[in-house]
Amino acid sequence: MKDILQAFNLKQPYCNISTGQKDWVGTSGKTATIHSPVDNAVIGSIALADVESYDAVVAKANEAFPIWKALPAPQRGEIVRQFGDALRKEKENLGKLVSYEMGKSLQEGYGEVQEMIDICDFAVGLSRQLYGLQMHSERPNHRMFEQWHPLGTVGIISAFNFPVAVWAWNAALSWVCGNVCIWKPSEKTPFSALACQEIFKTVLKANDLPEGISNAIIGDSDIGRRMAADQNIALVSATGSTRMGKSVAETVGKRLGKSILELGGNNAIIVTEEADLNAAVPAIVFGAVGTAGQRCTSTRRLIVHKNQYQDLLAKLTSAYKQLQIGNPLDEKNHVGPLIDTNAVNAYLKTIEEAQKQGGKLAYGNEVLAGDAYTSGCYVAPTIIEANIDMPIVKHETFAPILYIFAYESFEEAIAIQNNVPQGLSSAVFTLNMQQAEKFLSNAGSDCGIANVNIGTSGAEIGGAFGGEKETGGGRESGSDSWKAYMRRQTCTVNYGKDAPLAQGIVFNL
Ligand code: UN1
Repeated sequence: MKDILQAFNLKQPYCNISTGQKDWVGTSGKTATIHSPVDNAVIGSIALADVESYDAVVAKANEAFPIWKALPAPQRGEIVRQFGDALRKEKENLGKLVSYEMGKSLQEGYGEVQEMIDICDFAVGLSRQLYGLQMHSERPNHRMFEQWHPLGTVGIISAFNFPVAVWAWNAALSWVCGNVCIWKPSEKTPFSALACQEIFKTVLKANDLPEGISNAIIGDSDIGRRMAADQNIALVSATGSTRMGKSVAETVGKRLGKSILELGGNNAIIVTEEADLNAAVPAIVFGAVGTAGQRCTSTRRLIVHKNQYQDLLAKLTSAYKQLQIGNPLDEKNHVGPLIDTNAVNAYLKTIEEAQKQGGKLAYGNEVLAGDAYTSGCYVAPTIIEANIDMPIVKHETFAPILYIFAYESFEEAIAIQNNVPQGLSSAVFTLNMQQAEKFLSNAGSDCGIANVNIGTSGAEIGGAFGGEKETGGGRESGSDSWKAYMRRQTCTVNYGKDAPLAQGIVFNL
């Protein structure tokens, strides 16, 4: 890993403001030591930002904004294209670093970098498509239209589970829209974030553009709170827990700033009597155990028709037995560690509580021990037979725990699916077209993402990503999500000789 850190120019301890380097990264002089959940080895120490250095970074970003926004959008797109190309070259190193620092499987680490590359491609095209509409004016010789302008400095708060991709969804769109960015990555995965910054800095330097277009602040939640309260930050895009999102929404709302919130999920898959179980089983297993159950889109609940229940449970249990758990950099392993021992404790507590509430353990409930698991963060993916009266099934625990329920009518299945506070992702497995369409209708799933014969996780970047209810209502990534990163201006031009008023009002002098 040392080679990779060196390849990204990440010296130890990374970034020291007293030596005057890297003024796009805030630091207080305090450092934190980052351990990998893979083997508990020290990856490095990292300088933490304090509030003064936060202010210095904001000033740097604000300075860069007029230069960046003055470039035509397609030229900004060209810079993002170069970033995408640089990521293609760095995919292997960056994917490995993400996998080692966060603990997700190497394939998923590469997958994350691929998502970054894809969103860059998307943003390059978008840079020529920031369209406004034109309307017919009610007045003669008048033209009315709308156009979109950059917002200013965008704050991006991202979570440990996607150390790089979620930032890229926000940053690539922000940049082509003409904004500059300040990124507060999770303090659990700072090196992946700083590697991304280094890659983008190289592109900026080659194009003689100011570094302040892209900034990073590594620090605790005080920095996030400061960002939310700061009038300088036109938009705060925050990914993380519902608790964090509520606090960001309240603080940003008080100053009438803009926010995009991508918060907790409690995603379900409905498996009907007419589902093809051969297609359903791999999707369920990947959804539930992929990223060790630490995606906001992870499958947490399985709602199964009573006639399929025993068969599916047996198939799942046998699939779980075949899962290889271990070092995520070893490609034979499907499941890596949880992020830290706090997450392991949350896993154990949740299973214990679920059993107290009447859940029946069908598989798992084990912290793995032995030479391959020295970090103490590896757990067995777990299946619990549950019922809808158990309060715990309404909570999101970031761990590979799957609750399974039996249902009788399809309406009941939809009601169970919707009966949680979160509303991110959902799926139905069925070959019955009426059920599939019902699930997608307004009497169906209440989530931001609704899939048919596809699992809940692994959304493509081309669609708008986000969810309803306690998931926060924000949309990121594809479709027209870009509109949240710009301000809309409605313009009316009078090219006649008279000055008629709207609504037919006559105002003669
Ligand atoms: C997240 O977990 O915050 O749909 C994002 C997915 C990924 C993104 C997840 N493309 O699973």
